[in-house]
Amino acid sequence: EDLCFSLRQSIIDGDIENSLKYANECIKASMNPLEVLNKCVVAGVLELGDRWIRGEAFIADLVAAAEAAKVVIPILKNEIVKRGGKLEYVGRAVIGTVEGDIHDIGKTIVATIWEVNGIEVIDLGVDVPPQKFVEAVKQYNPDIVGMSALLTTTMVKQKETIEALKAAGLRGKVKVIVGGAPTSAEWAREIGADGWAPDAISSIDVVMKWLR
Ligand code: B1M
Repeated sequence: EDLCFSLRQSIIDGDIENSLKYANECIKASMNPLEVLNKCVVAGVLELGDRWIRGEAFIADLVAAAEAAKVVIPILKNEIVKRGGKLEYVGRAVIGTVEGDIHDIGKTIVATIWEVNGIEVIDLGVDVPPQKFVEAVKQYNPDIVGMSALLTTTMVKQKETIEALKAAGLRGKVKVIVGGAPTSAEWAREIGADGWAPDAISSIDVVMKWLR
C-alpha cells in the first residue's frame, strides 16, 4: 500500500527515477502488476488530470506524469508476461491514436493488454492519419485495427479512418475496434466499427472472439 502510494506520488511528480524505483519495488514485493498499473500508475495520471481541471496543475505537469507512466508500463508488462501472459501470437493488430490526438496512455495500455494476451501489436503511436492506418493494414495484414480517441473533436477521425479503409477496399479484411473516453457503443455502431470497449481489460473479450 505504501509502495503504491509512493509510486502514485512519483507519477504525479513526473519523477521518472522514483517511478522506476517504486515500480520495481512493487514487483519485488510481489504485488499484482495489473493492479499496480491501474491503482498506482493510471490513478496518478487521473488525479493530476483532476487537479488540472481544478486549476491546480499545469499541462506541463500532466505531460511529465504521462512520460513517467510510459516509462513504467513496459516494466509492469514484463512482469505480467512472466506471470503467465501468452507469448505465442494468436493474431495481429494495428493500433493507434487518431489524427489530431496525442493522448497516449490509454492506447498504450490497450496495446499492452493485447500483447500479454497473445496478440502481436503494431503500435503506430499517436496523431495517426487515416491514410497511415490504411498503409499499415496493407503492410502488416492485421486481423484487427484499433483506434483510440480521447477528444470529442478527434473521435470523428475514427469514422474517417473506417471510410478510408472502405475506399481502399480493405474494410472486409479487418475487424475494427474503437475506444477512448468520449466514445461509446452507440458511436461505434453509428460509424460502422465492429466493436467498442470501455477499457483495456474488456477490450480483450471483444477482440478474442474475432481470433477464434
Ligand atoms: Co488531455 N484531455 N488534452 N491531455 N487529458 C482529456 C482527455 C480531457 C477529458 C480532460 C478534461 O478536460 N476533463 C479533455 C478532453 C475533453 C473532450 O474533448 N471531451 C482533454 C483536453 C481538452 C486536452 C487538450 C485539448 C488540452 C489543451 O491543450 N487545452 C490537449 C489536446 C492535445 C491533443 O491531443 N491534441 C490535451 C493534452 C493532454 C496532455 C498532453 C497534457 C496529456 C496526455 C499525455 C499523453 O498521453 N502522453 C493529457 C492527459 C493526461 C489527459 C487526461 C487527464 C488523462 C488521459 C489518460 O491518460 N487517461 C484526460 C482526463 C481524463 O481522462 N480524466 C484528458 C488514462 C487512460 C488509461 O485512460 O485514455 O481513457 P483512457 O483509456 C482507457 C479507456 O478509454 C479505454 O481503455 C483505456 C484503459 O483502460 N480505451 C480504449 C482507450 N483507447 C481505447 C481503444 C480501444 C479500446 C479501449 O480499442 C482500440
